[in-house]
Amino acid sequence: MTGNLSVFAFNSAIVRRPGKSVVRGLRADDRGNPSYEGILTEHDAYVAALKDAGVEVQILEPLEDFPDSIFVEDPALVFTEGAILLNPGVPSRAGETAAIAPVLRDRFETVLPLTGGYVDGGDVLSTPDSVMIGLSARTNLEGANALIGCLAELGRKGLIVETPADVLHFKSDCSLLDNATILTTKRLSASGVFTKFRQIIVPDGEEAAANALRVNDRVFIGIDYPGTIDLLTGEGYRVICLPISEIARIDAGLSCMSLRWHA
Ligand code: CIR
Repeated sequence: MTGNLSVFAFNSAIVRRPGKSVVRGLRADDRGNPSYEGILTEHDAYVAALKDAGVEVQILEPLEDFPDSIFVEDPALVFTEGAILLNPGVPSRAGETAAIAPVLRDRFETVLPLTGGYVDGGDVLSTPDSVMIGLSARTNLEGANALIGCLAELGRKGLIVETPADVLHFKSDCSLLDNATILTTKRLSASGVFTKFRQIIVPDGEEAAANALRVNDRVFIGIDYPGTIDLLTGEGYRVICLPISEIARIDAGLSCMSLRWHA
């Protein structure tokens, strides 16, 4: 039963230091390359925030051949019970799974491979009752069904949902704030996937703020989203503001730069 397992109490994380190639990371709309120094600064702040929250962080070496490989959330899923190796849904990222596999075999007794289809970890949201899998341009039905099989082996229930059109990942538009509350966008909320939760909707124009990250007693939010910061502070959350303007140029937010679990 997933219900008894915490989905935001973390004491362990894996991140990967950005390589210089990160400036060529994938993006849907080109607003100019991010700066390498800027991404390093944002990554350093993110790692410091994880450590400050009580998380032990393993930092992997850069992978220059894979510009998007700092987004370690996409090629794998991790839980207390074990890890799952995914198949990223875009060819330029396919090799990231093989690169992270030995690290996960070293850290987890159970490491399951996805046996078919495509899934990006950015499409997977762990909630207390189920692991939600958003179909998207990066996650197909075959992959989602294969993932449900892997999750079952780990004692978790998978639930297939839809990601709104033109949204990169399911979690681009949502994050878990606590066991009963989701931060999300108007467009994802309108699809009805979160009716069982209390929902907090990010203000118009701050859609990217929905990719926040709950870690232990705090919530990481991009510093560029003052409306969301005010909203969550007003709701009593302990908000940690982090710089994200450079990673945002390559369509990333705060969940994607780590794999997190309770060991
Ligand atoms: C990509 O398009 O794959 C990267 N530029 C961004 C990945 C962000 N990952 C995530 O939100 N889980």
